[in-house]
Amino acid sequence: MIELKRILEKRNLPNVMMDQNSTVIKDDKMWANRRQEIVQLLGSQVYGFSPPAPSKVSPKLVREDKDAFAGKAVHSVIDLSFDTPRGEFSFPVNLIIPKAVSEAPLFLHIAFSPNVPDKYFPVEEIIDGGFAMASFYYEDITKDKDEFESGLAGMYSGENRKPDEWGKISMWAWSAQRVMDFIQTLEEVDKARIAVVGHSRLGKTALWCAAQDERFIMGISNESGCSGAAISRGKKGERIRDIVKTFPYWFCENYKEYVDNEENMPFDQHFLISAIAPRYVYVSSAIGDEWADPESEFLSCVAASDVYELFGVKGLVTEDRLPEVGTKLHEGRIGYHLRGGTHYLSRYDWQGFMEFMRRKLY
Ligand code: GTR
Repeated sequence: MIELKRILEKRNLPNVMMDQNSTVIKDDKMWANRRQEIVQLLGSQVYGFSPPAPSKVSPKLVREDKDAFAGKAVHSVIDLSFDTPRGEFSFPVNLIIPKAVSEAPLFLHIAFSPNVPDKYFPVEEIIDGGFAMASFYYEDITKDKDEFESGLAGMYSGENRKPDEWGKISMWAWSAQRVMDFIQTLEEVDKARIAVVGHSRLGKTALWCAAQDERFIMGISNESGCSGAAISRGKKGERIRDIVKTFPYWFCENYKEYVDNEENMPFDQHFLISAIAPRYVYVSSAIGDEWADPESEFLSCVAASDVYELFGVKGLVTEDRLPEVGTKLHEGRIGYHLRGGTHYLSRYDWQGFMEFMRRKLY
C-alpha cells in the first residue's frame, strides 16, 4: 500500500491506533477501551451525547397487510412509544418481513421519506433479495430545522442544550437504536444480522448509530461526505465551516471549534468507521458527488483498516491506488463502491449493500 499510504500521509491524520495517553493499541482487548474512548470523543466533540435508553419501548400495531408486495411479504406499521422526561413520545416504524425467508437478515433504513416504497427505498427488490426491512421517517423524530422544540428534541432539554449535548444526528441515531430495541423482540428476524443504512445526512447518522451500538453488525453509509465517512483534513467540497453554518443543529455546539481548525481535531472521520470495527462497514460513493468528496470517503476506509488487523481480519481490501468508477470492493470487512452519477441513493447502491451482506453474512 505504498501509493495509498503516500496519499494518506498528506492528510496528516491522528493515529486511531494510539490512545489519549499515547499508548499504542496492540491487541483486540486494548481496542475495546480505545473504542469507548473514540465514541466518547465523537460524542463530546461532534455529534453530542444522547440520553440513556428508555427502560422500555412499547410497540402498538397500527395496521398490517399480510399480503403486501404481490403477497411476498407482511408489511406492518407499528408505533413505538417510550417515556421521556416530558412525557411519552412515540413514532411510527414500517416493518416488512419476507415470507420466503425465515429469520431474515434486516436492513434498518433511516429514511428521508415516510413513503414505503420510495425512490430511495426499492422495497420489492430488497424482499426479492431475501431481506427484511424496518424503516422510519427521520422527521417523525424531530424536524430537520434549526430548533430544539419539535418532537424528540423538545422532550429532553429543548433549546437549553449543553455544549456537548445531542444534535439532531444523534437524535436520529438514538431513535434507530430504539427501533433496534423493538427488533430484538421479533422472532422473524435474525438479530445477529442487522445493518443500519442511510443516505447523506442519514448516512452520517447510520455510521454514528453503528459506532455506538454493537447490536448492529453493519453500518452502511451512502454518500455521507462531510462529518460522515469522509476525512475532514484536506477534504474537498463541503468543509466543517460550511456544514456548521448551514446545519449547526445536526451537531453539538463543541463542533464549531473546528471550523477552519481541522488540524487541531484529536480525531478525524476514520475514527467513526473504526469504532464499528471489527464489525462490518459499507461506504458507497458517487463520482459526481463532489460536495461529499468520494476520495476522502475512500481514504477514510483505508485509514480505518489497520484496526481490523488487530482482530486478524481485513478492513478494506483494495489495489494500491485510488478507485475508478465501477470499482466494487467486497473482499474485506469494509465494503466500498464508487459509481457514476450524482448524489442519490440508487438501485445500484442497494444492490451493492445486498451483495455485500449476502457475501459476508449469508
Ligand atoms: C447537504 C449537506 C451534506 C449532505 C446532504 C444531504 O446539503 O451539505 O452534508 O448531508 O445535504 O443530506 O442530502
